Amino acid sequence: MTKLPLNKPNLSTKIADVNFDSYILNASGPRCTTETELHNLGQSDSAAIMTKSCTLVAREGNPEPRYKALPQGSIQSMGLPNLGYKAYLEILPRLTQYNKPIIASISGLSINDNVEMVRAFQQSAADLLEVNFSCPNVPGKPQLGYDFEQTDKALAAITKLGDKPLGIKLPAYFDFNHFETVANILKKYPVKFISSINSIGNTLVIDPETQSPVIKPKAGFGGLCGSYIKPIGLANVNAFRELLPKEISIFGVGGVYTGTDAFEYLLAGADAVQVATCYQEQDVNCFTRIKNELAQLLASKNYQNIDAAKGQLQLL
Ligand code: RRO
Repeated sequence: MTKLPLNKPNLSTKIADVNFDSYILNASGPRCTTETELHNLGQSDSAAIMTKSCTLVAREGNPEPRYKALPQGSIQSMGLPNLGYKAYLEILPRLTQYNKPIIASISGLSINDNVEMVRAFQQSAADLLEVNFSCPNVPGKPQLGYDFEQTDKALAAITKLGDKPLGIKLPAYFDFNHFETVANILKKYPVKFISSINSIGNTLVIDPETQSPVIKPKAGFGGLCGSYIKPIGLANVNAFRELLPKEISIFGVGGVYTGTDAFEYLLAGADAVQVATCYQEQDVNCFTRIKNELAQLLASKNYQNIDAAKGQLQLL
């Protein structure tokens, strides 16, 4: 076994027993819709290639303007623009050359849609399946993760379709009763990971100059992202880490821009972090930068690897 120099911590991690070379990957959403974008991720330092959430048929998404950068994040209502799941089934084998995990994100508009797509991706080149229970931006379609009965029903249907590790992208919860209810539902099924959190749905940013919302769809209501939501993401990751068995891995998502942000998710108990708005606003080099920053921070605190620091939140 090669010994790493003391000052170079090992950032490798595991999600659902799948090896990831580092702790930092892209989140579903920004710059992961087209084949070109997915190859860019393959060539980057992102620890995996995560696809944009797909639906049965291709979608243009919501009318523009539908994304607005804000001082500490963004608000968006993209409306699930994607190529349709069959296109991703064709693209994925061409991404295996990068030798890193491929995660297919699936966001059916009904339980039946999710069943059809999960069944198909179980036979695909994807290594993990992330089923999105929390898209806030399709008019008339509530976030599945806020309906506990439907969440239970959907999990029963999609967790019996094959052996690839399947996880769920959750919305943010704000009440301990909800954390417990959701954890108890997840524990009934062979869910291998969660991704927590999605954007905070149905927020409103108003430009006082124009007296208008800053985005067009849904009368300006959209998902809030970036640094604004990091404390909510940290709380959700930490609450679920306490409530779920260790065998269920956790991706922390929400407001990761720096190695310090990634470290905070690590202290909260995350097994890896996904980067969304920072990647949208910057470029693939953000994965290299965040990785280096996290390595440097861990070294300065004498942590030699991810496991050494995981969950090391020190309560007051
Ligand atoms: O496409 C979107 O509007 C979108 C999705 Br699918 C999601 O899961 N979360 C989000 O903030 N936007």
